[in-house]
Amino acid sequence: MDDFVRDKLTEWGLRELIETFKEQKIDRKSLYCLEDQDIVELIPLVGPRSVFKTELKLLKEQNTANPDTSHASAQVIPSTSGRRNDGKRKSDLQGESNQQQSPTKKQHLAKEIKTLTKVKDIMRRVLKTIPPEKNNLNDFLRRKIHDLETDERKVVGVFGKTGAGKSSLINAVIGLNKFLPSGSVSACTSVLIKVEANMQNQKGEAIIEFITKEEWRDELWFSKHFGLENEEDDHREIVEKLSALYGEDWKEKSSDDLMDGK
Ligand SMILES: Nc1nc2c(ncn2[C@@H]2O[C@H](COP(=O)(O)OP(=O)(O)OP(=O)(O)O)[C@@H](O)[C@H]2O)c(=O)[nH]1
Ligand SMILES: [Mg+2]
Repeated sequence: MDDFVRDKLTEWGLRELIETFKEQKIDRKSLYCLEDQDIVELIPLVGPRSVFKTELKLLKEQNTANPDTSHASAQVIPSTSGRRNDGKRKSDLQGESNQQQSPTKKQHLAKEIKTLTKVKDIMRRVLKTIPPEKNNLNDFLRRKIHDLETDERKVVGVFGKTGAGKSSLINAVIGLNKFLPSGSVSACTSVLIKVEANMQNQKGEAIIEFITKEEWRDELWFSKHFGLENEEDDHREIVEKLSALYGEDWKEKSSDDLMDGK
């Protein structure tokens, strides 16, 4: 065991593994050589094992991308300021994985897991300090910490062309007939929709991100003039989006005409 391994385990919120790694004489070099079977033997519990595997993978990726700074833990976080100068909104960028500028989705996920693990660790310590008396505040704190303990989120993506039945499927799965609008006339939920259980109460809540007319005008103009020259995926996405919103004859109209008609 060397400082590098100790620091990494600490940084990843896996301090409880330091002793085992020390006994097994795992140093920086052997850390990179660990096989899946070794990891199973070293870390029998699924929770810390999955965190470890994700973090080790990221470390290896960082190492490959930037060998000189592989010891650094800082990750490049993409700007959240909304738009890029090519006219795309940030929600449109989720499929991109430019390794040089922004972390992959896996890196985001690993960061989330790491943060949640740390928060849980802190909250467990807070729980121990809550006095045993029953009162509103103590009960509230215990309940919130319990919710956090049991908060296991899995993200399931539903993809398909407009009218394929995505919203109907989600409604059927959650057992609420008219939760998401569905219909056959034109594009219904033609934007990214995220459905989450409301852990606070039984009510449904909608968080909707609107864009201004000017922002849509810019996006439309960009799509018509440059977007269609882009790679295959971008091209297809634009064609599907505009066909869903304006029908097939959008191709013959200018972006100004489309704006005026909608
Ligand atoms: N026959 C049949 N119709 C379905 C089925 N699922 C959905 N539909 C109908 O197909 C139409 C479109 O369904 P939606 O659930 O709105 O489709 P969507 O994929 O969410 O469409 P967008 O929101 O426009 O992307 C509706 O009229 C549904 O009633 C199915 O399994 N069988
Ligand atoms: Mg829909």
